[in-house]
Amino acid sequence: MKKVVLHIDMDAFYAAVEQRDNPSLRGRPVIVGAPPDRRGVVATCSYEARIFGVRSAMPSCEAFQRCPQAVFVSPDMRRYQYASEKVFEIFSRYSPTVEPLSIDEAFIDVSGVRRLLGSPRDIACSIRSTIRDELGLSASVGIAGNKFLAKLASEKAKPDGCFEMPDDRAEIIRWLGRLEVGELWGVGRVSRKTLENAGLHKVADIQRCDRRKLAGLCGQRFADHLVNLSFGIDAREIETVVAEKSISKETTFNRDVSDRAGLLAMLLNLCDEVGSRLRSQGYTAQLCRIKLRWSDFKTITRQQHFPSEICDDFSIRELAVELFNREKLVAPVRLIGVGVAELNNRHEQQQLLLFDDQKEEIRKRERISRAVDNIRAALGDRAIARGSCFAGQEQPGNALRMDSQ
Ligand code: TTP
Ligand code: MG
Repeated sequence: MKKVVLHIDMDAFYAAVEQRDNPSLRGRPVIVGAPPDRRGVVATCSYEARIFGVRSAMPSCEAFQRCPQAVFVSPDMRRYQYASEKVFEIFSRYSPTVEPLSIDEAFIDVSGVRRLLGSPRDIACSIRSTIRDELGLSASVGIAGNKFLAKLASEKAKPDGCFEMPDDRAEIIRWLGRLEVGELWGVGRVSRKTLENAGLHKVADIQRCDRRKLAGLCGQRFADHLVNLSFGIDAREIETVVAEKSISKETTFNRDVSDRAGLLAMLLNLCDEVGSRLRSQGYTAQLCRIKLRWSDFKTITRQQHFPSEICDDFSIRELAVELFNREKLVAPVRLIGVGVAELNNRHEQQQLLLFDDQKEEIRKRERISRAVDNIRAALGDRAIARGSCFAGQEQPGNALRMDSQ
């Protein structure tokens, strides 16, 4: 059976939610992020603002200079998270094999459902129109035989389109050859510079280059990875997480990070987001997991059970940090993630707690976590900032940390 992968990515996601919920913003340049008079960056912007060169992770003051007529809106993660859950619910109607990549994008393996649902293009059209009809949002879809090509295809489809990679291998290789090396999956700013300094600017240069020279430049493993991608070869499977009930959140850094303190700060943010989703969905969790992907793409996960079932941020933070501290940073980190699993409905938790003091402590932690949820619900997500210092993930607002309460 021929493998068919869809990569779906929502268009200007946060800005599109804002325009949907506030009709006066439709058709206008909308910038979601820090206000222009404050330090901070653009999370995203509507396509109307992109015409002026505004981009994600750009300082808001620069975005204002480029597009002074834009409407600046502070991020409201709760609404984006809610929209995201609805989007993923739609994906799950089409295939059991969905791999979430971020709040607004996923790979979907539709190889096994084609007979039921039609051609890949029919399936893609149906997903796009369902998202539009039910959620009032637009998505772009790439269709290909593997993840790497599907992701490139969806970029080509943007905004609000669908692009299917050609079937012919020679045509794919020609098509890939015209791309910049920086467009290959896994080539960040540093490796791009290394490749370009060696005269490798286009993917065609990688296709033609001496393999030994390439391995000397960036290591055998990465060289093999690049050569495979340059010919459109990518054997990664879709990593589905739907089979097991779990909640997780991960971040890929714009640049690989070696600084433990920075990683820890991001880990804590992710813990709070996971905790907040756990509570809003009415679950408790028994298992905590962390995930680290090194710069060479090797990925590790570590997990451990909580002492008892929990649904508060403190317990997730404690165990995630403990798991993290046990790991030596063997290489710079590309991606960090936190998850909880073995979920139960919250009301079943209470009977399982054995000791009164344990019960009391768990309840206290839960009360505080819920109080934080309420503050965020009442005053917006930025009332208690997650305090990240990474480009594109910076949240405006005053930092009021959980652990200082
Ligand atoms: P993207 O899918 O990268 O961007 P987008 O959906 O806004 O626009 P498009 O896909 O059409 O190019 O990211 C999804 C959301 O993640 C985005 O709406 C806001 C958030 N985000 C950040 O907060 N910081 C960033 O640096 C990026 C890239 C995204
Ligand atoms: Mg998007």
